[in-house]
Amino acid sequence: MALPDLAAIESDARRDLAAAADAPALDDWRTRYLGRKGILTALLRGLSDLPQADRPAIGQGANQLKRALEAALTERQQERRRAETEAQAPAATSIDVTLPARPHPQGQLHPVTLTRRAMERVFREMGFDVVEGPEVEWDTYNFDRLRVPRDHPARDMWDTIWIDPESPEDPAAPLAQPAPRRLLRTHTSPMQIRYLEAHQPPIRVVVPGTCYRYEATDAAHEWMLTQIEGLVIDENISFPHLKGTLESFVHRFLGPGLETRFRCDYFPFVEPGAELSIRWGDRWLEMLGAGMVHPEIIEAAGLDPERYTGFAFGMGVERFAMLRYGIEDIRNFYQNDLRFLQQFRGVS
Ligand code: FA5
Repeated sequence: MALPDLAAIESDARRDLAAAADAPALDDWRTRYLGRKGILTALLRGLSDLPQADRPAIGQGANQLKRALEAALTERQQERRRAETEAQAPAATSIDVTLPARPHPQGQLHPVTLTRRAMERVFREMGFDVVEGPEVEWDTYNFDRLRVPRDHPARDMWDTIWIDPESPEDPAAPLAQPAPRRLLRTHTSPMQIRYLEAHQPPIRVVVPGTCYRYEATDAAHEWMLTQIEGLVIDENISFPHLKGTLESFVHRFLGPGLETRFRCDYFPFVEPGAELSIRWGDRWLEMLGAGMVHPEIIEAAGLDPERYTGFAFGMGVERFAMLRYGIEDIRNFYQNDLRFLQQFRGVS
């Protein structure tokens, strides 16, 4: 059997491609050369009929030719589209810039951004600095240095979206420190540690930011959420300061008439820990976790825990937005439904 002449096939194909002037002609060309029953597919299928010694070279050549023709087709299609677009575009001279323009709809801030900014304003008035931190975080900051060691059950409190895979345990050194892993921060609390690394008391700071949890959603839970972390460290700070600050914030932000409830809660990085809920109709909505900064964290920051004490809190911004605007289901915020979002036009 005669060997196929790849050069001849290529020159025919390129000639026909150059002649194909519109989309149907290009489609025919593709079917003829590259289609399931096309010339190149038939050639590749027929390789087994060729002498053994010729198969590798012809097979390789045919595959290369197939790729080259596919690329040539893509290029020709793009060329044609460009030409079409240019033909349709009005000439630049036909735009009259002196004609009166109709107002163009503008973008607007998202209700969660509006809420976050308004909360920051209240904190600034109360004497807090505002800083931000990384959303991609090391597990050492998100967990270990917040007293949540690897294999501690408290890690289950925050279902995590990991970036780095877990490294397999080295059988030769089972007690070796595993390598740090990156994750999407599950809360803004790692910024307590980062801030303490770089600042001395008196500290009074809030940290707004997005957090991520590998978590089922419901009317009060999203897998992407915004928190505002707070950290206050100074001499003579005690639990009443925590309670007074949070109550004052809630009443300044949402109005004086609200009913709040403090209850004990557990977070490994505070002692004692608390949560604050607000009455909403016939239910309570949990707004934040808080507590007195654990003395070990103060000590690890190089400060004397006998002299310095402090409190921390982590607020759910979407929960505050729900109360502020009367939104019953948190999932409304991130569905990108313009009919919902446009209601916040002009709202602050
Ligand atoms: C924390 O994330 C702690 N870091 C808070 C903290 C900071 C405690 C400092 C002590 C000291 P928790 O997982 O409970 O805790 O989240 C805090 C707040 O974030 C909740 O009260 C709630 O308002 C909000 N929140 C938590 N999970 C979600 C979620 N899936 N969707 C929406 N909001 C959430």
